Amino acid sequence: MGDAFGEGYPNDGEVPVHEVRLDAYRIDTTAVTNAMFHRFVRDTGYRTAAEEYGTSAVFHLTVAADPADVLGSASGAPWWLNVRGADWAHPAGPASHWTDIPDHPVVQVSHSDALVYCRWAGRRLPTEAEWERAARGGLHRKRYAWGNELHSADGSHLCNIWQGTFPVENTQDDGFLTTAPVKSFPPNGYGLYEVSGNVWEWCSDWFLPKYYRNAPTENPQGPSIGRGRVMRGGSYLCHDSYCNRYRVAARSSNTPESSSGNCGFRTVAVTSPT
Ligand SMILES: [Ca+2]
Repeated sequence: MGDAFGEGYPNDGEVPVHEVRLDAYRIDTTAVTNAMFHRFVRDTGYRTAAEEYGTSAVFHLTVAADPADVLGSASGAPWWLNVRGADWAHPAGPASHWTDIPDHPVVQVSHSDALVYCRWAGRRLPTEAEWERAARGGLHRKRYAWGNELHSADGSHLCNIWQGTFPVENTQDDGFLTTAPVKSFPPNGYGLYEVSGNVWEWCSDWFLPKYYRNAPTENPQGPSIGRGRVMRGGSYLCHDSYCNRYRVAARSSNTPESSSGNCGFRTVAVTSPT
């Protein structure tokens, strides 16, 4: 685990590089999609944190809402607008609907929402170590899930991130301004799709930047306490100039009740493979 290139933001705690040993596990090949999350909501009547709050965070270029429903922006991140009626079923605001994008990863789900989904599905979130092991796809000390270069030899895009000038102009060279359907880009060596870019993915661990300094080597579960939960993989908003966290070692976090238009999750089987 960890950043062997010295490219991470110091406050993220991507170093030291260290070896961990994990019991075998089975992880989803894609992030949980809108169609999958809909089955959970249909069966349980569950209401997400964003639905309870009545608002959630939408990237400014993607808002699908009446101007009266745009309530303000986040301090320090004016490209995040607080939109009334934005939730998993209306990921860009009330004028958007999941049925138009059933095969996109679900977003506008908090860490707590993800845990409830997992219980319903008989699954769990990956630990941060499990996520990184899976994302590396069998490669060692590489920058990305597929190697060290951002693009393929022919120049094609291998993940959904930002091209252009963040946060005002996205040239969409990779084909997507916001979320892409799952399986839009080639899988990694383990057959996992979009571990880099598209949407952030919640992990089970609490986030602590200094955790790697003394982390256990056997099945690390993360610190016992924290303020934020780990998110991995980066999103369609990542850009080298602003957030180079689409590298496999990159770490970030958010508070457990937060939801936004660029964070979802994938799940792991509760029982280990035999
Ligand atoms: Ca993109």
